[in-house]
Amino acid sequence: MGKAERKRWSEDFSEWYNELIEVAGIQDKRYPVKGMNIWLPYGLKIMRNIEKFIHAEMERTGHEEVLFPALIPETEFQKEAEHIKGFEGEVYWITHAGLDPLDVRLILRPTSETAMYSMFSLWIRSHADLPFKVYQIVNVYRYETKHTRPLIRVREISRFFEAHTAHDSYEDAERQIKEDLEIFDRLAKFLALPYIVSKRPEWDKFPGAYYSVGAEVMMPDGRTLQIGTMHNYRQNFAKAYNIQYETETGDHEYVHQTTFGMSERLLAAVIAVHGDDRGMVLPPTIAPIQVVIVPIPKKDSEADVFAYARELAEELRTAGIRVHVDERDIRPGRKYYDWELKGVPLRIEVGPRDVEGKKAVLARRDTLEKITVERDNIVGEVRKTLDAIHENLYQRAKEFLEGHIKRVDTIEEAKAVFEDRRGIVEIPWCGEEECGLKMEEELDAKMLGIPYPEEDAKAPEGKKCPVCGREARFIARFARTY
Ligand code: 5CA
Ligand code: ZN
Repeated sequence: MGKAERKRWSEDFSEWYNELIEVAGIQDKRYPVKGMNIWLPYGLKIMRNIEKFIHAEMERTGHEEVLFPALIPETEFQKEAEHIKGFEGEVYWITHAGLDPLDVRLILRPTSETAMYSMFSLWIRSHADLPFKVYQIVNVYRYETKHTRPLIRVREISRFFEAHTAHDSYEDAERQIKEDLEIFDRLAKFLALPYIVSKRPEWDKFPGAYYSVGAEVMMPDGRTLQIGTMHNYRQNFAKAYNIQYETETGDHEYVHQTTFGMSERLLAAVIAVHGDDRGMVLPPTIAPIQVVIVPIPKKDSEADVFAYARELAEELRTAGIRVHVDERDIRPGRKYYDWELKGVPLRIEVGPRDVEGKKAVLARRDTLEKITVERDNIVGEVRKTLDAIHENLYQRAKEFLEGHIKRVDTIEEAKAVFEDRRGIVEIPWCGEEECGLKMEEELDAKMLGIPYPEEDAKAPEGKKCPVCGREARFIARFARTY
């Protein structure tokens, strides 16, 4: 596909995105509370397909689903000092019930540590209860002060996935983080999303965490979007919420905890990364309609063409492919436009000549190529093409990501990257907070962290921190972020 095709997508990304969310039927942004949007049926169907995969992964890895209340008493919220500090500015308060002021005020959960952990302290009794692994997909509320954007930064995160685990040792919690990364990798492949993982700097870790790891994708405008995080809490929350277990020798020990969080930002990433000037391009794995069949009848051939289209659809449906026949009484060009906007990965066009010659025309959404195939091989051809589309989406996005990561040695070079095509800058760093913050300021960018796993984070021998000139210990990544 030519560059011109994706011009608006890349050069006017923000506008493109906001408009597409509405015209493609993902969300309606006109709800009268800022940062809280309405899921429309088509958008919700796509999100549900993402969630199905997440549920299956949780099942596969032995996490059990729970559902906690959305309200948390102030007294519970206030138990872990770092956590309160991090969230107090973002919390919605409930101060009254009916006409009565509440004795103990309530908060709307911004995430569920403080809702869950007093219950964990009742549930977890002995080493036999560990590892303890639960998750939920719920709505959470954050009074975000940065610019809100549908799916990306909202004040009601309506599909917040959070996994919470407890372990008998630091090592076992570390194993959990590895498992989370593996789950994330499978999910990212399922969404055809290439990504990078970084260990957050001390000053940007999750409030209450011992360390945090974040996964980022590259948006069309060269800014990054964090779409998943994993945190090792060590025993910080266990001590605040008194979550202890009895060891095999009868001692009492605090558990080690981790969390893993994601949200509808996953869908934002899919829309942004794979889209083009014509609209969305959905990976076949999550497309509510994988194949749309558009009959193109000529005078006198209507009945035959429609019957042929339905027949093809039936055969594909039986083979487990999600297919729709567009029988609306409008011009085919208009139908193409609609389904391209909605990102349907494959279109099949059938006209009288296809009926006669027992053929069909497949039009790929990703490359806009058309090929004519034999009707008898339709299931095989469609499957093969859907797989090829998925693979192409992944490869194309991977090239884009890799083409937007640049290693530099000096602040000047880094600045040039952000002035030019942006992306991610990798630069030597001594590891001192002062130097890290200085670079954030100079570059007007955020430090994503150092590459994770940390074996990949060491600076090559002889590299110097561009701020203080001392020996660099790490490679640090900087980007403009969403
Ligand atoms: N308790 C931890 C792990 S569950 C937690 O809340 N981590 S978090 O704050 O990093 O959020 C997890 C993920 O939710 C983020 O990686 C991001 O993808 C998504 N997220 C966070 N804030 C928002 C928001 N305002 N709108 C949409 N998605 C968000
Ligand atoms: Zn330094």
